[in-house]
Amino acid sequence: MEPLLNDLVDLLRSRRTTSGWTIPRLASALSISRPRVLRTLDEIQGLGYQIKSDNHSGIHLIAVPDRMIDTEILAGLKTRTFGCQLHCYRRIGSTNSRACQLADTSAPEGTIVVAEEQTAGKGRLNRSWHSPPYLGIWSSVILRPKLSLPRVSGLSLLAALAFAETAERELGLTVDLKWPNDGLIQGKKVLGVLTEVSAEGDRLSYAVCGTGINVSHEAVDFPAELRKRATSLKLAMGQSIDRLAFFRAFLGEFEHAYRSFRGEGITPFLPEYRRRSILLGREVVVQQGAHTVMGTGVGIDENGALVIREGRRDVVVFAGEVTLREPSARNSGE
Ligand code: BT5
Repeated sequence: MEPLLNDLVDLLRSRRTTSGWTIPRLASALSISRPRVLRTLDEIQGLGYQIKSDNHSGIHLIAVPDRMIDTEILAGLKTRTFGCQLHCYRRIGSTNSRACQLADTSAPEGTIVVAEEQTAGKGRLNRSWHSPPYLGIWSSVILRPKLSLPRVSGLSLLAALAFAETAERELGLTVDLKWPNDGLIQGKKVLGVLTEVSAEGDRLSYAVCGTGINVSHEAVDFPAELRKRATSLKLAMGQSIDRLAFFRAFLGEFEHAYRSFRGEGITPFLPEYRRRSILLGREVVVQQGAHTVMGTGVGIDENGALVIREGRRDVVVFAGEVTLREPSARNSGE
């Protein structure tokens, strides 16, 4: 948001519940003319801020928009580095692609890209991620952990776990995890994570961890082919969700987890991940290109890889598409 608009919102917020502002007081506090204050008030109302004005108590901010605006994300964000740079877009191809460009030009760890809508949202394996405007949290964070490359794969698991813990604590929802990157509520996908890395030799330059969280969708907001397999926080709760508050809580949880991940990788988080995993102890099939692994999910290792017992041997799976052989209510198609 432009600095002047930002300053005006900050001033209005600072007296939201007490005596209120007048046009002359705002003009003097912002060092601009009174007509310019009026124009700027119009502009912030155009962004969705709701303002009440009366002769006795002056000008009040009565509601802020449920929009991914930097000012609103930062208001009350309790992180140290996540959000140190925040790039907000109304519409973009993919927040992951933009974050990779920024990381290539030395954007610092913690830089976040977020968009209201993605026109080319990416899933894994060249799949697409449906990202309609204003209904989700489509965001990517740049990370530069000093871990060996295989250990960095644990980032997708970490992000999924941070999401699950946030949804449980903030909303009381139970979230299951499907290795490596899906968050499910009652078998339907509510979260997808896509981690992309850039490395020189075996040294990581950066990782971009992108999370797609379905927040405010009604069933009709999903394309027909996803309707049976996807859900949103709103559908799960049966009521509207404050997207900004959830995003801030998720970033706080993710950063907190990431601080210990930087030193120790995914290992300290494995008990919690296993507890939520729908694959462990179950018969699974993993498709890895032309090769198929069939067996029982028995563990997640210190690199975040899935361990499958196939006959008498354990097979370590780093990537691939997993399905359950005996579908249940907790299973998801993809
Ligand atoms: C994923 O891939 O689940 C990773 C999705 C990551 C999306 C985020 S949004 C912000 C950042 N910027 C990006 O460009 N991407 C990341 P995968 O496991 O391959 O699952 C993709 C499959 O999930 C698709 O083929 C669909 O079947 C399904 N799908 C697509 N959009 C969905 C949605 N909104 N909700 C639930 N399922 C969806």
